[in-house]
Amino acid sequence: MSYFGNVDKIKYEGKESTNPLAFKHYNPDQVIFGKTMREHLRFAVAYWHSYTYGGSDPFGANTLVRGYDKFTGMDLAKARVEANFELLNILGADYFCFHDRDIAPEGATLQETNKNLDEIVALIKSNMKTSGKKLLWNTANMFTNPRFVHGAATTNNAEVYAYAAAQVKKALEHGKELGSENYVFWGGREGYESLLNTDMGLELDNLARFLHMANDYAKEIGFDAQFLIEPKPKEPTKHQYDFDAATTLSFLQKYDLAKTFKLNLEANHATLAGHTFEHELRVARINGALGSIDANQGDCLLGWDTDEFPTDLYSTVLAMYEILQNENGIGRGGVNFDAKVRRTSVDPIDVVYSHIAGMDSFARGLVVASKLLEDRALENFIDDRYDSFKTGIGADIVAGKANFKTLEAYALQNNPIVTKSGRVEVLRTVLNQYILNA
Ligand code: XUL
Ligand code: CO
Repeated sequence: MSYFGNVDKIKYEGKESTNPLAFKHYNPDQVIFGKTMREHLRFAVAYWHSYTYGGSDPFGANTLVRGYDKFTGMDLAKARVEANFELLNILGADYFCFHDRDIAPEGATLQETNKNLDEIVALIKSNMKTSGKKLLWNTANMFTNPRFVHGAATTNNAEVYAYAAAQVKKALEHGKELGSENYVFWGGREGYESLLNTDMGLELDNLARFLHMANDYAKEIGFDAQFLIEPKPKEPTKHQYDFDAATTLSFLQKYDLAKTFKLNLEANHATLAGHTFEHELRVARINGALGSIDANQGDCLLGWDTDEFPTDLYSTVLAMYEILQNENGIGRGGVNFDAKVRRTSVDPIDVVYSHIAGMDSFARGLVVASKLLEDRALENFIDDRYDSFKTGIGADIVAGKANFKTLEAYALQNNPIVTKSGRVEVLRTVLNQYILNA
């Protein structure tokens, strides 16, 4: 059975191609800085957007009719597994990601739910074996079911906390079973609506306890995935605790979790927090915490998480510019398309087109960023801009040899202060030239 219209594996045809079912920029075997594009980018398909999402919005029902929609329950879950491996093969993407509740339906009890999951995980495992496809990360959905209305690890209800722990325990076991390279915690409903009813201190202490227990259990069962936290400032709760990279890092540091966690950063979450994607990547990178990315984009005219496929080349170039400068690039992480087709893109083939658009945009971002770095197009300017810290009083500051008295003595005799231009417009023109010509 084909769910995407018997499409052949997408090939690289180069930038002159007009074939919508071809890559114009993603050439998996092209080597850049000693690694192939495939190794740099480690593309992943997100189960929830590609197979589970049906196109509904707050005003309308599902619009995306798929071949597997004729099934229900476990039959539907099995058909989606088939669709997943078909799409990965078409795209030549090596990885996929899922929430536990994306892959199997909940039963009447936790026992039944876990049984459903075990069966689908076994099916996924056998498909991974025959196809060579891999799991980039798995996670637990602790936000859809009404039991999580007050949160999961930050709930006011210890019964829910215990249920959430049981759910993550199972997800860690499945991560191990499938050889997942990472495990993600996105704080679905870990936040609050109103301080009038919230004990913020207890909720955050409990969240840290939860993450320590997860670490301990992963160690106990020998699951050596990289743990990742995915920050998001709002939606579904008004104020999410893992607001952005900086907030999340300070939480991890306070609770002695910084050594075992890195960050999974998402472009649209960055913009919701009032940051650019590259800002979030930079904050993580300079703290040794850039683990993986959720590739998508928002709409600057809308204030919510639209999860569009990434096509903005400025953003993909600057994202890849950070990733290329990260120690070991994206490392064990990858470029996961946490992105969905618009509800007006109703055909199954749109899922293929949209991934091609995202993969090409990131491949182009990779090429342009590598040229920028190779030519030191920005670095030479940045080096020069901080020149004052290389000699004299600046060198003393950097070496920790200055104090307020020596700095005052310097300031008193240094008159006038000379200011250099930041040249932002010139640098933006340079960036444009690279995007157009690299
Ligand atoms: C929600 C979001 C999630 C996480 C995984 O905005 O990004 O899908 O990526 O739970
Ligand atoms: Co995400």
